[in-house]
Amino acid sequence: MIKSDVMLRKTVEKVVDEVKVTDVHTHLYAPCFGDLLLWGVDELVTYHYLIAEAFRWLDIPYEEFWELDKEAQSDLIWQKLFTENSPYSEACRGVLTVLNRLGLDIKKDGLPEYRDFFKNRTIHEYIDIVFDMAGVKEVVMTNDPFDDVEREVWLKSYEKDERFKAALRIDPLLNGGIDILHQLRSWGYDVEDQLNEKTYSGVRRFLSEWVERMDAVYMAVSLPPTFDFPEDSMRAKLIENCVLPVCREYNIPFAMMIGVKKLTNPDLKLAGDSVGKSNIDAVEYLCANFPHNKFMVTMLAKENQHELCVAARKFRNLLVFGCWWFLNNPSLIDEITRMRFELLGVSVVPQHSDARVLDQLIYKWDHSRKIIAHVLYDKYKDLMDTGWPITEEDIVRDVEKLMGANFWEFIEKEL
Ligand code: FIX
Ligand code: ZN
Repeated sequence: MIKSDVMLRKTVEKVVDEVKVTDVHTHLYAPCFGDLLLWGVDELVTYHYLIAEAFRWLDIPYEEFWELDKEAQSDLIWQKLFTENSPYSEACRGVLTVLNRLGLDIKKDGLPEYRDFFKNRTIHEYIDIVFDMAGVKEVVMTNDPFDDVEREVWLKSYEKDERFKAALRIDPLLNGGIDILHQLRSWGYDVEDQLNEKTYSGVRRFLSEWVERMDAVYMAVSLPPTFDFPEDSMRAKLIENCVLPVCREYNIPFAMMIGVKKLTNPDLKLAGDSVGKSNIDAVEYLCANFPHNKFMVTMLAKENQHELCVAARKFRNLLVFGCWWFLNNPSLIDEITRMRFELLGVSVVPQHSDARVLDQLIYKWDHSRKIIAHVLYDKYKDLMDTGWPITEEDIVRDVEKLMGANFWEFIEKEL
Protein backbone atom coordinates (compact mmCIF):
# COMPACT_ATOMS: atom_id res chain seq x y z
CA MET A 1 0.00 0.00 0.00
CA ILE A 2 1.19 3.57 -0.77
CA LYS A 3 1.88 5.34 2.49
CA SER A 4 3.27 8.81 1.61
CA ASP A 5 2.56 11.75 -0.71
CA VAL A 6 6.06 11.43 -2.18
CA MET A 7 5.52 7.73 -2.93
CA LEU A 8 2.07 8.51 -4.33
CA ARG A 9 3.33 11.18 -6.72
CA LYS A 10 6.22 8.96 -7.89
CA THR A 11 3.87 6.03 -8.49
CA VAL A 12 1.23 8.04 -10.37
CA GLU A 13 3.85 9.70 -12.58
CA LYS A 14 5.55 6.37 -13.34
CA VAL A 15 2.29 4.58 -14.17
CA VAL A 16 0.99 7.40 -16.40
CA ASP A 17 4.39 7.68 -18.07
CA GLU A 18 4.58 3.95 -18.83
CA VAL A 19 1.02 3.20 -19.95
CA LYS A 20 0.73 2.40 -23.68
CA VAL A 21 -2.01 4.64 -25.04
CA THR A 22 -4.85 4.01 -27.44
CA ASP A 23 -5.27 7.35 -29.23
CA VAL A 24 -8.99 7.36 -30.07
CA HIS A 25 -8.97 10.22 -32.61
CA THR A 26 -6.20 11.25 -35.03
CA HIS A 27 -5.74 12.31 -38.65
CA LEU A 28 -2.83 9.94 -39.12
CA TYR A 29 -2.76 7.21 -41.75
CA ALA A 30 -1.25 3.74 -42.02
CA PRO A 31 1.86 3.64 -44.26
CA CYS A 32 -0.11 2.19 -47.21
CA PHE A 33 -1.83 5.58 -47.56
CA GLY A 34 1.51 7.07 -48.66
CA ASP A 35 1.76 10.86 -48.58
CA LEU A 36 -1.51 11.17 -46.68
CA LEU A 37 0.59 10.33 -43.62
CA LEU A 38 2.37 13.60 -42.81
CA TRP A 39 5.68 13.62 -40.92
CA GLY A 40 8.90 15.65 -40.48
CA VAL A 41 9.82 19.14 -39.33
CA ASP A 42 8.24 21.18 -42.15
CA GLU A 43 4.90 19.38 -41.65
CA LEU A 44 5.20 20.11 -37.93
CA VAL A 45 5.89 23.81 -38.53
CA THR A 46 3.13 24.21 -41.16
CA TYR A 47 0.49 22.49 -38.96
CA HIS A 48 -2.64 24.59 -39.39
CA TYR A 49 -2.53 25.69 -35.76
CA LEU A 50 0.79 27.47 -36.45
CA ILE A 51 -0.45 28.91 -39.75
CA ALA A 52 -3.31 30.62 -37.88
CA GLU A 53 -0.88 31.98 -35.28
CA ALA A 54 1.66 33.11 -37.91
CA PHE A 55 -0.97 35.11 -39.80
CA ARG A 56 -1.36 37.28 -36.71
CA TRP A 57 2.12 38.64 -37.61
CA LEU A 58 1.89 38.46 -41.42
CA ASP A 59 0.69 41.34 -43.64
CA ILE A 60 1.07 39.52 -46.96
CA PRO A 61 -2.09 38.51 -48.85
CA TYR A 62 -3.29 35.04 -47.91
CA GLU A 63 -2.83 33.83 -51.51
CA GLU A 64 0.83 34.88 -51.48
CA PHE A 65 1.40 32.53 -48.53
CA TRP A 66 -0.51 29.64 -50.08
CA GLU A 67 1.52 29.95 -53.29
CA LEU A 68 4.77 29.34 -51.37
CA ASP A 69 6.12 25.79 -51.29
CA LYS A 70 6.07 23.86 -47.97
CA GLU A 71 9.66 24.78 -47.04
CA ALA A 72 9.13 28.49 -47.75
CA GLN A 73 5.91 28.47 -45.70
CA SER A 74 7.83 26.76 -42.90
CA ASP A 75 10.67 29.31 -43.08
CA LEU A 76 8.18 32.18 -42.81
CA ILE A 77 6.31 30.63 -39.89
CA TRP A 78 9.59 29.86 -38.11
CA GLN A 79 10.73 33.48 -38.61
CA LYS A 80 7.49 34.93 -37.21
CA LEU A 81 6.70 32.49 -34.38
CA PHE A 82 10.13 31.24 -33.28
CA THR A 83 12.71 33.91 -34.21
CA GLU A 84 10.81 37.19 -33.79
CA ASN A 85 8.62 36.02 -30.86
CA SER A 86 9.02 33.51 -28.02
CA PRO A 87 7.34 30.24 -29.08
CA TYR A 88 5.43 29.60 -25.86
CA SER A 89 2.04 28.95 -27.51
CA GLU A 90 1.04 25.27 -27.13
CA ALA A 91 1.39 24.55 -30.86
CA CYS A 92 4.86 26.15 -31.07
CA ARG A 93 6.04 24.56 -27.84
CA GLY A 94 4.88 21.23 -29.21
CA VAL A 95 7.23 21.47 -32.18
CA LEU A 96 10.14 22.10 -29.82
CA THR A 97 9.16 19.22 -27.53
CA VAL A 98 9.29 16.84 -30.51
CA LEU A 99 12.68 18.10 -31.69
CA ASN A 100 14.05 18.01 -28.15
CA ARG A 101 12.77 14.46 -27.53
CA LEU A 102 14.42 13.42 -30.82
CA GLY A 103 17.70 14.59 -29.31
CA LEU A 104 18.20 17.64 -31.54
CA ASP A 105 19.92 20.83 -30.38
CA ILE A 106 17.12 23.37 -29.84
CA LYS A 107 18.09 26.78 -31.21
CA LYS A 108 16.59 29.71 -33.11
CA ASP A 109 18.49 29.00 -36.35
CA GLY A 110 18.08 25.24 -36.18
CA LEU A 111 15.55 24.65 -38.99
CA PRO A 112 18.09 23.67 -41.72
CA GLU A 113 19.73 21.21 -39.29
CA TYR A 114 16.36 19.73 -38.35
CA ARG A 115 15.55 19.18 -42.03
CA ASP A 116 18.81 17.24 -42.42
CA PHE A 117 17.81 14.98 -39.51
CA PHE A 118 14.70 13.87 -41.38
CA LYS A 119 16.31 13.63 -44.83
CA ASN A 120 17.71 10.11 -44.47
CA ARG A 121 14.80 8.54 -42.63
CA THR A 122 12.18 6.13 -43.95
CA ILE A 123 8.62 6.35 -42.75
CA HIS A 124 8.54 2.70 -41.61
CA GLU A 125 11.47 3.08 -39.21
CA TYR A 126 10.23 6.50 -38.12
CA ILE A 127 6.73 5.23 -37.24
CA ASP A 128 8.33 2.71 -34.86
CA ILE A 129 10.47 5.45 -33.28
CA VAL A 130 7.53 7.84 -32.82
CA PHE A 131 5.07 5.25 -31.45
CA ASP A 132 7.72 4.02 -29.02
CA MET A 133 8.77 7.53 -27.92
CA ALA A 134 5.15 8.66 -27.54
CA GLY A 135 4.14 5.48 -25.69
CA VAL A 136 1.31 4.92 -28.17
CA LYS A 137 0.09 1.37 -28.82
CA GLU A 138 -2.42 2.21 -31.53
CA VAL A 139 -4.21 5.15 -33.09
CA VAL A 140 -7.63 5.55 -34.66
CA MET A 141 -7.51 7.23 -38.07
CA THR A 142 -10.13 9.54 -39.60
CA ASN A 143 -11.17 7.79 -42.79
CA ASP A 144 -13.24 9.62 -45.37
CA PRO A 145 -14.63 7.51 -48.27
CA PHE A 146 -15.56 10.77 -50.01
CA ASP A 147 -11.87 11.72 -50.29
CA ASP A 148 -10.80 10.62 -53.79
CA VAL A 149 -7.17 9.88 -52.87
CA GLU A 150 -8.05 7.93 -49.73
CA ARG A 151 -10.90 6.03 -51.40
CA GLU A 152 -8.50 4.76 -54.12
CA VAL A 153 -6.25 3.24 -51.45
CA TRP A 154 -9.17 1.53 -49.71
CA LEU A 155 -10.41 0.10 -53.01
CA LYS A 156 -7.09 -0.91 -54.54
CA SER A 157 -4.03 -0.96 -52.31
CA TYR A 158 -5.01 -0.99 -48.64
CA GLU A 159 -2.69 -3.01 -46.37
CA LYS A 160 -3.78 -3.50 -42.77
CA ASP A 161 -1.43 -2.23 -40.06
CA GLU A 162 -2.70 -3.24 -36.61
CA ARG A 163 -1.41 0.03 -35.11
CA PHE A 164 -3.82 2.06 -37.27
CA LYS A 165 -7.53 1.40 -36.61
CA ALA A 166 -10.15 2.90 -38.91
CA ALA A 167 -13.05 5.24 -38.14
CA LEU A 168 -15.65 5.89 -40.84
CA ARG A 169 -15.96 9.67 -41.11
CA ILE A 170 -19.22 10.86 -42.74
CA ASP A 171 -19.16 14.68 -42.65
CA PRO A 172 -19.96 15.02 -46.41
CA LEU A 173 -23.00 12.75 -45.97
CA LEU A 174 -24.43 14.50 -42.93
CA ASN A 175 -23.30 18.06 -43.67
CA GLY A 176 -23.24 17.99 -47.46
CA GLY A 177 -26.84 18.50 -48.49
CA ILE A 178 -28.85 16.60 -51.11
CA ASP A 179 -26.05 16.70 -53.74
CA ILE A 180 -24.16 14.04 -51.83
CA LEU A 181 -26.87 11.58 -52.85
CA HIS A 182 -25.86 12.13 -56.50
CA GLN A 183 -22.36 11.04 -55.51
CA LEU A 184 -23.70 7.87 -53.89
CA ARG A 185 -25.81 7.13 -56.99
CA SER A 186 -22.72 7.56 -59.21
CA TRP A 187 -21.05 4.87 -57.08
CA GLY A 188 -23.95 2.50 -57.75
CA TYR A 189 -26.05 2.98 -54.61
CA ASP A 190 -29.76 2.92 -55.32
CA VAL A 191 -30.73 6.32 -53.87
CA GLU A 192 -33.11 8.99 -55.17
CA ASP A 193 -32.87 12.79 -54.91
CA GLN A 194 -35.27 12.72 -52.02
CA LEU A 195 -35.32 11.20 -48.57
CA ASN A 196 -37.51 8.11 -48.69
CA GLU A 197 -37.19 4.46 -47.63
CA LYS A 198 -35.46 3.54 -50.90
CA THR A 199 -32.84 6.26 -50.34
CA TYR A 200 -32.42 5.30 -46.68
CA SER A 201 -31.84 1.70 -47.73
CA GLY A 202 -29.20 2.78 -50.26
CA VAL A 203 -27.43 4.97 -47.69
CA ARG A 204 -27.48 2.12 -45.16
CA ARG A 205 -25.86 -0.13 -47.77
CA PHE A 206 -23.16 2.50 -48.40
CA LEU A 207 -22.45 2.83 -44.66
CA SER A 208 -22.48 -0.94 -44.10
CA GLU A 209 -20.08 -1.61 -46.97
CA TRP A 210 -17.60 0.98 -45.68
CA VAL A 211 -17.87 -0.16 -42.07
CA GLU A 212 -17.00 -3.65 -43.28
CA ARG A 213 -14.30 -2.55 -45.75
CA MET A 214 -12.57 -0.44 -43.11
CA ASP A 215 -13.40 -2.70 -40.16
CA ALA A 216 -14.34 0.64 -38.63
CA VAL A 217 -14.29 0.80 -34.83
CA TYR A 218 -16.75 3.71 -34.85
CA MET A 219 -18.58 6.06 -37.21
CA ALA A 220 -17.82 9.78 -36.74
CA VAL A 221 -18.95 13.23 -37.78
CA SER A 222 -18.06 16.79 -36.82
CA LEU A 223 -21.12 18.96 -36.28
CA PRO A 224 -21.80 22.71 -36.13
CA PRO A 225 -22.84 24.55 -32.93
CA THR A 226 -26.35 24.68 -34.44
CA PHE A 227 -26.63 20.89 -34.45
CA ASP A 228 -30.02 19.86 -33.11
CA PHE A 229 -31.92 16.61 -32.76
CA PRO A 230 -34.75 15.90 -33.31
CA GLU A 231 -34.99 18.30 -36.23
CA ASP A 232 -36.78 18.39 -39.58
CA SER A 233 -33.54 18.23 -41.56
CA MET A 234 -31.74 15.89 -43.94
CA ARG A 235 -29.02 15.39 -41.35
CA ALA A 236 -31.44 14.34 -38.61
CA LYS A 237 -33.32 12.00 -40.95
CA LEU A 238 -30.11 10.33 -42.12
CA ILE A 239 -28.90 9.95 -38.53
CA GLU A 240 -32.18 8.35 -37.44
CA ASN A 241 -32.84 6.18 -40.50
CA CYS A 242 -29.34 5.25 -41.60
CA VAL A 243 -26.47 6.04 -39.20
CA LEU A 244 -27.98 4.76 -35.95
CA PRO A 245 -29.45 1.54 -37.44
CA VAL A 246 -26.10 0.65 -39.08
CA CYS A 247 -24.11 1.52 -35.95
CA ARG A 248 -26.45 -0.70 -33.94
CA GLU A 249 -26.23 -3.53 -36.49
CA TYR A 250 -22.42 -3.52 -36.24
CA ASN A 251 -22.48 -2.59 -32.53
CA ILE A 252 -20.18 0.40 -33.08
CA PRO A 253 -20.49 3.85 -31.50
CA PHE A 254 -21.58 6.98 -33.31
CA ALA A 255 -18.96 9.64 -32.48
CA MET A 256 -20.23 13.20 -32.56
CA MET A 257 -17.67 16.03 -32.45
CA ILE A 258 -19.86 19.05 -31.85
CA GLY A 259 -19.23 22.79 -32.03
CA VAL A 260 -17.05 23.54 -35.06
CA LYS A 261 -17.89 26.58 -37.20
CA LYS A 262 -16.36 25.64 -40.53
CA LEU A 263 -14.32 28.26 -42.44
CA THR A 264 -15.09 31.28 -40.31
CA ASN A 265 -12.14 32.72 -42.20
CA PRO A 266 -12.04 30.80 -45.52
CA ASP A 267 -8.74 32.47 -46.51
CA LEU A 268 -7.05 30.42 -43.78
CA LYS A 269 -8.33 27.16 -45.31
CA LEU A 270 -7.95 24.30 -42.77
CA ALA A 271 -6.84 26.89 -40.21
CA GLY A 272 -10.02 28.91 -40.74
CA ASP A 273 -12.46 26.95 -38.56
CA SER A 274 -13.81 28.43 -35.35
CA VAL A 275 -15.90 27.37 -32.33
CA GLY A 276 -19.42 27.93 -31.06
CA LYS A 277 -21.41 26.85 -27.98
CA SER A 278 -23.59 23.88 -28.84
CA ASN A 279 -26.85 22.37 -27.66
CA ILE A 280 -26.45 19.54 -25.13
CA ASP A 281 -30.20 18.81 -25.41
CA ALA A 282 -29.54 17.10 -28.75
CA VAL A 283 -26.97 14.78 -27.15
CA GLU A 284 -29.27 13.96 -24.24
CA TYR A 285 -32.21 13.33 -26.60
CA LEU A 286 -30.19 10.89 -28.72
CA CYS A 287 -28.83 9.02 -25.67
CA ALA A 288 -32.29 8.82 -24.08
CA ASN A 289 -34.22 7.80 -27.19
CA PHE A 290 -31.69 5.40 -28.68
CA PRO A 291 -30.61 3.48 -25.54
CA HIS A 292 -29.22 0.58 -27.59
CA ASN A 293 -26.92 2.86 -29.55
CA LYS A 294 -23.55 3.99 -28.18
CA PHE A 295 -22.46 7.61 -28.48
CA MET A 296 -18.92 8.97 -28.17
CA VAL A 297 -19.07 12.73 -27.75
CA THR A 298 -16.56 15.54 -27.58
CA MET A 299 -17.58 19.19 -27.68
CA LEU A 300 -15.43 22.06 -28.85
CA ALA A 301 -16.64 24.92 -26.65
CA LYS A 302 -15.26 25.27 -23.13
CA GLU A 303 -18.77 26.32 -22.06
CA ASN A 304 -20.17 22.91 -23.03
CA GLN A 305 -17.83 20.82 -20.88
CA HIS A 306 -19.70 20.83 -17.57
CA GLU A 307 -23.09 19.97 -19.08
CA LEU A 308 -21.46 17.22 -21.16
CA CYS A 309 -20.11 15.68 -17.96
CA VAL A 310 -23.55 15.89 -16.35
CA ALA A 311 -25.14 14.30 -19.43
CA ALA A 312 -22.64 11.42 -19.18
CA ARG A 313 -23.76 10.89 -15.56
CA LYS A 314 -27.28 10.31 -16.90
CA PHE A 315 -26.51 7.96 -19.80
CA ARG A 316 -24.29 4.88 -19.75
CA ASN A 317 -24.43 4.84 -23.56
CA LEU A 318 -22.51 8.14 -23.65
CA LEU A 319 -18.69 8.12 -23.54
CA VAL A 320 -17.01 11.51 -23.21
CA PHE A 321 -13.64 11.77 -24.91
CA GLY A 322 -10.75 14.19 -25.37
CA CYS A 323 -9.93 17.86 -24.96
CA TRP A 324 -10.59 18.69 -28.58
CA TRP A 325 -8.61 21.22 -30.70
CA PHE A 326 -8.94 24.68 -29.06
CA LEU A 327 -9.31 22.92 -25.68
CA ASN A 328 -6.06 20.98 -26.12
CA ASN A 329 -4.04 23.47 -24.07
CA PRO A 330 -2.53 22.87 -20.61
CA SER A 331 -4.78 25.25 -18.65
CA LEU A 332 -7.97 23.85 -20.23
CA ILE A 333 -6.88 20.19 -20.15
CA ASP A 334 -6.23 20.62 -16.43
CA GLU A 335 -9.58 22.29 -15.73
CA ILE A 336 -11.63 19.91 -17.88
CA THR A 337 -9.87 16.74 -16.68
CA ARG A 338 -10.33 17.79 -13.04
CA MET A 339 -14.04 18.38 -13.68
CA ARG A 340 -14.41 15.02 -15.45
CA PHE A 341 -12.61 13.04 -12.74
CA GLU A 342 -14.76 14.71 -10.08
CA LEU A 343 -18.03 14.07 -11.93
CA LEU A 344 -17.30 10.82 -13.79
CA GLY A 345 -14.53 9.14 -11.81
CA VAL A 346 -12.64 6.68 -13.99
CA SER A 347 -15.42 6.35 -16.63
CA VAL A 348 -14.06 8.74 -19.25
CA VAL A 349 -11.47 8.95 -22.04
CA PRO A 350 -9.61 12.08 -20.90
CA GLN A 351 -7.62 12.74 -24.05
CA HIS A 352 -7.03 12.13 -27.73
CA SER A 353 -4.25 13.76 -29.74
CA ASP A 354 -6.02 14.82 -32.95
CA ALA A 355 -2.52 14.51 -34.43
CA ARG A 356 -2.29 15.42 -38.12
CA VAL A 357 1.48 14.93 -38.28
CA LEU A 358 2.99 11.64 -37.05
CA ASP A 359 5.67 13.33 -34.92
CA GLN A 360 2.97 15.25 -33.00
CA LEU A 361 2.15 12.07 -31.07
CA ILE A 362 5.36 12.70 -29.14
CA TYR A 363 4.43 16.16 -27.88
CA LYS A 364 0.67 15.79 -27.60
CA TRP A 365 1.00 12.75 -25.34
CA ASP A 366 4.08 14.08 -23.51
CA HIS A 367 2.22 17.25 -22.57
CA SER A 368 -1.09 15.55 -21.73
CA ARG A 369 0.46 12.76 -19.63
CA LYS A 370 2.04 15.35 -17.33
CA ILE A 371 -1.28 17.12 -16.77
CA ILE A 372 -3.33 13.93 -16.36
CA ALA A 373 -0.76 12.62 -13.85
CA HIS A 374 -0.88 15.90 -11.92
CA VAL A 375 -4.68 15.85 -11.71
CA LEU A 376 -4.74 12.14 -10.86
CA TYR A 377 -2.21 12.68 -8.04
CA ASP A 378 -4.49 15.35 -6.53
CA LYS A 379 -7.49 13.01 -6.73
CA TYR A 380 -5.64 10.07 -5.19
CA LYS A 381 -4.21 12.41 -2.49
CA ASP A 382 -7.73 13.52 -1.59
CA LEU A 383 -8.66 9.83 -1.45
CA MET A 384 -5.66 8.96 0.69
CA ASP A 385 -6.66 11.71 3.15
CA THR A 386 -9.94 9.87 3.79
CA GLY A 387 -7.96 6.83 4.89
CA TRP A 388 -8.75 4.90 1.70
CA PRO A 389 -5.96 2.35 1.00
CA ILE A 390 -4.29 3.05 -2.35
CA THR A 391 -2.08 0.48 -4.08
CA GLU A 392 0.01 0.66 -7.22
CA GLU A 393 -2.22 -2.09 -8.69
CA ASP A 394 -5.27 0.17 -8.27
CA ILE A 395 -3.49 3.05 -10.01
CA VAL A 396 -2.34 0.81 -12.87
CA ARG A 397 -5.90 -0.51 -13.28
CA ASP A 398 -7.40 3.00 -13.35
CA VAL A 399 -4.80 4.45 -15.73
CA GLU A 400 -5.10 1.50 -18.13
CA LYS A 401 -8.84 2.25 -18.29
CA LEU A 402 -8.40 5.99 -18.82
CA MET A 403 -5.78 5.61 -21.55
CA GLY A 404 -7.36 2.84 -23.59
CA ALA A 405 -9.35 0.11 -21.87
CA ASN A 406 -12.46 2.32 -21.35
CA PHE A 407 -12.54 2.95 -25.09
CA TRP A 408 -12.24 -0.71 -26.06
CA GLU A 409 -14.76 -1.77 -23.42
CA PHE A 410 -17.21 0.77 -24.86
CA ILE A 411 -16.54 -0.46 -28.40
CA GLU A 412 -17.22 -4.07 -27.38
CA LYS A 413 -20.16 -3.64 -25.03
CA GLU A 414 -23.72 -4.46 -26.12
CA LEU A 415 -26.56 -2.31 -24.80
O1 FIX B 1 -13.11 17.54 -37.30
C1 FIX B 1 -12.02 17.17 -36.84
O2 FIX B 1 -11.65 15.97 -36.76
C2 FIX B 1 -11.06 18.25 -36.36
O3 FIX B 1 -10.22 17.71 -35.36
C3 FIX B 1 -10.23 18.74 -37.53
O4 FIX B 1 -11.10 19.14 -38.56
C4 FIX B 1 -9.31 19.90 -37.14
O5 FIX B 1 -8.78 20.49 -38.31
C5 FIX B 1 -8.17 19.45 -36.29
O6 FIX B 1 -7.31 18.73 -36.75
C6 FIX B 1 -8.15 19.88 -34.94
O7 FIX B 1 -7.25 19.52 -34.16
ZN1 ZN C 1 -9.84 15.75 -35.64
